[in-house]
Amino acid sequence: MVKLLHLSDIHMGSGFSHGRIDPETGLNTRLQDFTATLSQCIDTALSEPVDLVVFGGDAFPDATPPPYVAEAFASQFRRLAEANVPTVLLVGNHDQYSQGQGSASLCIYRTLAVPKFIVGDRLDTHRIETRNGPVQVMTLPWVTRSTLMTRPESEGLSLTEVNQLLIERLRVALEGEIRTLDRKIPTVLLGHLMSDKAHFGAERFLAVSKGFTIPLSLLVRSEFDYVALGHVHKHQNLNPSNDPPVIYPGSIERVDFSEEKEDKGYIIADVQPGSCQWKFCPLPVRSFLTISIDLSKSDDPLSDLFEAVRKHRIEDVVVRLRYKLRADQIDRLDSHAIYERLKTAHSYTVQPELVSQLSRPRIPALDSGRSFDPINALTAYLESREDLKDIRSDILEAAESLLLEDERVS
Ligand SMILES: [Mn+2]
Repeated sequence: MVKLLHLSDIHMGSGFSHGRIDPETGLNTRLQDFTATLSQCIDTALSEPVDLVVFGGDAFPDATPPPYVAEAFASQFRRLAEANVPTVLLVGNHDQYSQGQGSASLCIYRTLAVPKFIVGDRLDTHRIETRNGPVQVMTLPWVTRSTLMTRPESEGLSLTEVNQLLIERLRVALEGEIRTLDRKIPTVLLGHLMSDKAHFGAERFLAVSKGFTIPLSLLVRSEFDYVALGHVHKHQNLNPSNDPPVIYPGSIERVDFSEEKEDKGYIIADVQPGSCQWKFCPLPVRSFLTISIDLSKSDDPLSDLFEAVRKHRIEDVVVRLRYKLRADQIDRLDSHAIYERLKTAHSYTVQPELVSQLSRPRIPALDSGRSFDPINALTAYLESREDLKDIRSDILEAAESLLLEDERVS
């Protein structure tokens, strides 16, 4: 049996707007938060101790992090190398460098031959010797259309047809790889991908339309004992029957406000051929809090606003204060008094919204927080616009080719 720690979506160096500069270090406090949280994951890996660490991708917000951010990341993973813990670093969409082929921010670990470190930048199977015996890890990094398809091949095909062809090709490639597996040792699939059964977290907003969704049926295979995923920031198990578990641990820190209510953490799993025991280990990360209030009917907007703030503990919290007001109330809200009231927060943003008498109704189909891919959203919008009826199909066609073009460029 092999014990592993699975973490993902570190995004170190992001969310600086939610922090401030620490006068002692000159660093953004959110970098310090992310580093401290990553440090806790590494502490656990060393104290358990685990036999293997798998990282599900998205180390930084992009493939060219500033040196001090790359160093903060490296100084934590270095502790695994020093302790001789085998570690697999998978390449996510944010790690891929869009100019030039086959380069990613994490490839430096291979170039430097960091002991026991493996970089997963292609579909491949790695047999790894751990202190509790061998394990095999199949790496499936973020796949784009251009990975599996040439430009002429997608000529004249609709977005749906292209996606079907891509999934078919991935199915064949995965099947080929699966047939090379040794069924006598624990087996992990490590993938950075969007599954069709995932509940979206922030990643929906971070990478709209890039890449494609992969059917869960491609991942639920008896040949895998544990499927370790990255990409979606909200922790979830896509296969509740656990045969095998298909797990997004989620991001380790809140990247933005869309993750306000999500628990953050990592996974510890005991893996052996045919079975797996896993648990989600929560991390004590900094709280985010949205305070929303409609002041447009208030006689005393400032005290009503303070009353709304008073209901919450805001010390050391990243606060977002949203309020609605009428244009004639603006003078009655003293913004300095509001800033003064919020100053014990770790950081805050104030988002006033003027209530207009002439606000246009939203399209009902697009309301209620449902998620749509860009084409479906555009279709719903166009259906609400009688005046665009004649050019509806032209607009949709243009949008599809823009989305495809976007993919080719990346
Ligand atoms: Mn991602």
